[in-house]
Amino acid sequence: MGSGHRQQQLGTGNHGKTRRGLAASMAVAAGLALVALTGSGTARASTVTADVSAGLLKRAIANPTGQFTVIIQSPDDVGSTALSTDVSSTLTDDATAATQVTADYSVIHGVSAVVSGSQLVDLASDPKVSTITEDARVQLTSTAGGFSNDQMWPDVSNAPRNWGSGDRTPAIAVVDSGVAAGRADFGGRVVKQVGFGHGSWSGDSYGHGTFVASIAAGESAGYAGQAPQSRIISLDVLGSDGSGRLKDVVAAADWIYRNHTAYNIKVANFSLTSSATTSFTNDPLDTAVERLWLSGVTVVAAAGNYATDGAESGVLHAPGNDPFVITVGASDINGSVDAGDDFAAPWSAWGYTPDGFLKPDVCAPGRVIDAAAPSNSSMYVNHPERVVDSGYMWMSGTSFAAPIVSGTAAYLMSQHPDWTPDQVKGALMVSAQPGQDPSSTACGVGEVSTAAADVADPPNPNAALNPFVGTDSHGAPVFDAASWSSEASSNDAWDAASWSSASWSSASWSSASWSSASWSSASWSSASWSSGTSPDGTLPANADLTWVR
Ligand SMILES: [Ca+2]
Repeated sequence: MGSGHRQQQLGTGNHGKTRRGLAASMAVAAGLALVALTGSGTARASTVTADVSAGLLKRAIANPTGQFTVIIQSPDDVGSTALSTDVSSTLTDDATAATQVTADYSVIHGVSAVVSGSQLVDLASDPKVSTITEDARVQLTSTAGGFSNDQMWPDVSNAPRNWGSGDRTPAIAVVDSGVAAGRADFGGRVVKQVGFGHGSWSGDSYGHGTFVASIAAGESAGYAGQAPQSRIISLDVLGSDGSGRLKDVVAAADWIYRNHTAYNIKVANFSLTSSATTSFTNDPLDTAVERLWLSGVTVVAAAGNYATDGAESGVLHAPGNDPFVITVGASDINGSVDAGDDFAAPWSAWGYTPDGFLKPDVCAPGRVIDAAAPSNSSMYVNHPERVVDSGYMWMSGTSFAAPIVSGTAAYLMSQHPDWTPDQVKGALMVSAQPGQDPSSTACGVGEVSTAAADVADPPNPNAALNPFVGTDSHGAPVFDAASWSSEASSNDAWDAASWSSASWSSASWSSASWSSASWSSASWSSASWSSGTSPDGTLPANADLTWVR
C-alpha cells in the first residue's frame, strides 16, 4: 500500500476542503541574513526573525513592487491592535505601493494585509511580527474550463492551463489494475478496457488503476486531473491483490502497439515496475516500451519508491530504467504552490540505472495526493484512515506522480500534434522547475509544468541513442542494443562524445534547469559502467511486478 509517509509531509497534514488555508509556512530560521530592498530601492541588510515560507520570501525579494495578500501574526504580548498600528506604519513607508491592512482579527493576534514585496521583507524582520502566511488561494479552488481541484498540485503542474484550453487531448493508456469506468470522474471517457492475466476486462477491484487514471484524467468537481478531456484506455494487468506478471504487462504494451493509431493513444502510463534488476538492452518490457516510444507513444514510467531517507537507490527496474522513456520521481511540494522550496520525497528512487543512465528525468507532486478510489476496492477498504471523501482517499508514491506527467504529455500533444516523444520529453525537461536544491538529481531536472507547451524547439534528450535506432526485418523501428552495448563498452569517450555534443547542442540546454543535472557531468560516469557493473540480464521465470506506490 502507500508509503506511509503522510506524517512527514510538511504543511499539508490536514485534509479536506480547507487544506489551502492550513498551508503552513516553512519556518525560516531566525537570524538568516539577507539583503532587503526597501520601497525606494535602497538595499540594506536585514535579518528575518518571523516565520515565513522560503518560497514566499524568495518571491517577495524577487518582486519588491509586487503585491502579496498575507496574514500577519504577532507574539502574544503584542496583540492585534498594536500589530495593526505597527504594520500600517510600515505600509505607509511607501505610499505609492497602494497597500493596506484589510482586517484586524480578534480570534488570533493578527491582521490581514496587502503588502508589497519589499514591505513583506521589512515585516519579516519586525520584532512585533511572529509569522507571515500567504493568504493566496485560501478560499480558492484551482478552476478553469469548468474543472476544479481543491489541492495544490494542479497549480504546481499548471493543470488549469490545460483545463481552460478546451482542447481534446489524445488518449492515455493506463497499464494498471483496471479503472472503475462508470464513475463520474471519467465522464464516459474510458473508451476501452482490456484484461490480461489476472486482470479483469472491467472494473478495478484493487483501486490503484482508478486512482492513477483520475490523477491523469479525472473530471469530478474538486478532483480534476491533469488532462480531464483525455480519453482513457484501461489495460488491466493485475489481480485484486495487486499482483501481476511481467508477461501480462508486455502483452498490454503489445496491445497498445497494435491499437495506438485506432484509439489515438499518444501516452502510455506505467505506474508499476518489474521486480527484477535488469539491463534495458535485453529486458522484454524495456524493449516493448522502446517500440512504443519509437512508434510515437510517449511512455511515462514511475521511478519506484525504494529509496531510503533520500539516499541514492539507483533506478533498477523496467520500465523506469529505460533511457528512452520519461521516468518520474515524486516530489513534496512543501505545502506551497511555489516550486522553489520543493524537494524529492525521501523514498522516491533515484540514481543510475544498471546501464548507467541517471534517473528519474523529472518529478511531479507525489505525496499525499487525493484522488478517486472505488469504495469497494481493497485499497480503499483496507485504509479507511485515508478516506477524505466518499470514494476518494489519499495516497503517496511515484505511482501518483507519473500520471501528472502523463496528463501533461497528453496536453503537449494536443498543442503540438507533430511532436515526437523525444520532443515531448525534451520540452518537459528543459522547462522543468528546479526545487530547493538545484544540485540534487533526485528529481531529475525538476518538476513538470504545462509551460512545456511554450518551448519553441525542444531539444532531444535521447539524441545520443538515436544513431542506434534502425528498423527490424519487419520494417518496425527498433533500438539496436547490441551495437549500442558494443560502442558504449568499448569507447570510454562515448559519454562525452555523445551526450555533450549531440544531446546538449541546443542553446536551450544551457538553461539553469538543465545545467543543474546534466548527464554530461553526472550520468554515464565511469562509476556506473566501466567499474564492471554487470547488468543482470536474466529475469526470473515468473517475475512478479511491484506496485510503485
Ligand atoms: Ca512548494
